[in-house]
Amino acid sequence: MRIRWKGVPTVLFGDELLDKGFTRGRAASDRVNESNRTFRVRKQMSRMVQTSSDTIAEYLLEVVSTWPSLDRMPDFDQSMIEAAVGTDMYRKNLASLQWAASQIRVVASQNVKKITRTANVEFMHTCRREAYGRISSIVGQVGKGLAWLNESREILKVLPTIHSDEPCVVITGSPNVGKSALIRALSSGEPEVNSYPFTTKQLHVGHFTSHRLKVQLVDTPGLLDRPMIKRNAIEMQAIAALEHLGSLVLFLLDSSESGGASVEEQLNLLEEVKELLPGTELLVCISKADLLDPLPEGWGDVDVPRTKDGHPAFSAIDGQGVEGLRELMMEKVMEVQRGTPLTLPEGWYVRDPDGAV
Ligand SMILES: Nc1nc2c(ncn2[C@@H]2O[C@H](COP(=O)(O)OP(=O)(O)OP(=O)(O)O)[C@@H](O)[C@H]2O)c(=O)[nH]1
Ligand SMILES: [Mg+2]
Repeated sequence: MRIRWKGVPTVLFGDELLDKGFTRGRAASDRVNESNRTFRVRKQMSRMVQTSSDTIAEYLLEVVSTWPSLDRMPDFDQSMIEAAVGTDMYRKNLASLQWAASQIRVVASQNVKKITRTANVEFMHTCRREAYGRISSIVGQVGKGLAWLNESREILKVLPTIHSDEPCVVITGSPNVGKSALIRALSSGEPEVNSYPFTTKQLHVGHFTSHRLKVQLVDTPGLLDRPMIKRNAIEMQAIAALEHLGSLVLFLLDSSESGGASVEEQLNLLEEVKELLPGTELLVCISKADLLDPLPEGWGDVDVPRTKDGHPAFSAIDGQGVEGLRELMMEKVMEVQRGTPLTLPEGWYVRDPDGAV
């Protein structure tokens, strides 16, 4: 399942919402055609209250229902939302809209009742004013929540979206080791460019299909490549999100050191990554192998050239080793896939070998 934030409509601010409701209420009252004054005012006032409160309450409930439910979304998306805007606020603000909608309905029905039961035209106006005042105050109370949702939507719609039902390979390593270049080399089509909630760095998400599996590739700029102590809580949260992606982590080691980080620094980072993503399968590969002297064993001849210590090596620039690396990745990915139980559509069962259902 994929969350389509771009499909979630923008959220009105409190005053815009009141405007919308009261304009509809006014229009409904203008349509009243009644010669008896008492009947006319009664109809006008009750329509104003009913129509404006319906418009506002329905709008609020619509926001609640178009926003993806946290409980039903994959762990990765939940963690990303936690890192980007906070899941507590997300829940709290949506719940406040639900509360406001029901309060508005109560205010409307109380006042419509009073308007219907009185023969005093002045009192009808008073009831309508009272209803509008209370509706305004309820909407005022959720005004901050509406503004929060509005702002959050802008943040959430640029978050990386990962299909939780497709395998995902996370490409990591120190800055400048060739992560994005590898994603480009492996992907069919242009990688999608997204951003993490806290960094201006761009995050690439690529795809390819192999062995009938669509595999996603994500890189981690500024996420795993900084020393632990310099990371903030939000970054740690996003790292936790990566844990949920699960299939495989490729750690790129640029042993040419042309990216700026020494091999020692890179190996320290490798140890940290292992600690941070304990349950995830990790494959260490040598990037920019075209810069190595001597070139790895079998360079130009075999599918998977390897360095002396056995690490697969590749060059994203001339393509050497890239296809072999893809196959290696697929072996691991398919291993992980086999470990996950087959999910069947609702109502379908697998017959077990004993014949029981
Ligand atoms: N010679 C050589 N250069 C490479 C190779 N792959 C990447 N580069 C160069 O290394 C530099 C960094 O590559 P990127 O792919 O941007 O590295 P990155 O890890 O995504 O960098 P950040 O996102 O900034 O962490 C660029 O100048 C690339 O041209 C390679 O296989 N061989
Ligand atoms: Mg990059």
